[in-house]
Amino acid sequence: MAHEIVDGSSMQRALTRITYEIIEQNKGVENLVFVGIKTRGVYLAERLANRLNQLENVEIPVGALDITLYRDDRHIPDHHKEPTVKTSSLGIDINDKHVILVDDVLFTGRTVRAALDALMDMGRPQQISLAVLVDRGHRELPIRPDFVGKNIPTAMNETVHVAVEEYDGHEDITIEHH
Ligand code: 3GP
Ligand code: 5GP
Ligand code: MG
Repeated sequence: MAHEIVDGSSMQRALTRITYEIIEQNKGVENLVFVGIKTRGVYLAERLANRLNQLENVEIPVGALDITLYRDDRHIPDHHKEPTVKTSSLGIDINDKHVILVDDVLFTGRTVRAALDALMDMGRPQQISLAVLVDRGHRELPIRPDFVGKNIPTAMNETVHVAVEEYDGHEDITIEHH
């Protein structure tokens, strides 16, 4: 059974705080682009871009990366699948830009690693940062987020569910025990 650990308004406040942190650390926002990792990372990236627009009156481009677990071989156990990039186009130019990668949940770091590989193939960003709504721990690679909405310590047998209004029709973060 899933139970709510973060409600919709706390989620929005966390995103607003991240927006301020981005402005503060970036000393200007002219060079920024967001790249959301599908599915919910894209909606979160659009939220951050909208907040920045309200606060700083700038239009920040938002791109999307589609990363899924490699599923071709049904004999590979789930936990040995590696994330791979499905799309080869972002929809935006990242050359000489400060790219902020956005995802809903950061877990092992393997998805972000795949995203970094894809970004490096698509251009030469000036800098890449990482923003996540939830850091659930259990990293398996030397990857750390620059902007974090909520640190939610989890057990391996738990799943964090992030619901966003645009996609799920409601907004909260719940945790499920298996
Ligand atoms: P998302 O695409 O919005 O991130 O992978 C499909 C969905 O399943 C994800 O939605 C994510 O919310 C959910 N999910 C839950 N646990 C996992 C997991 O361990 N790996 C992946 N890739 N997705 C998970
Ligand atoms: P990682 O590659 O870091 O292990 O996992 C990150 C990606 O897998 C995220 O894009 C996220 O969608 C998904 N993911 C992994 N664990 C969870 C989880 O507990 N909840 C949700 N919502 N997504 C998860
Ligand atoms: Mg995700």
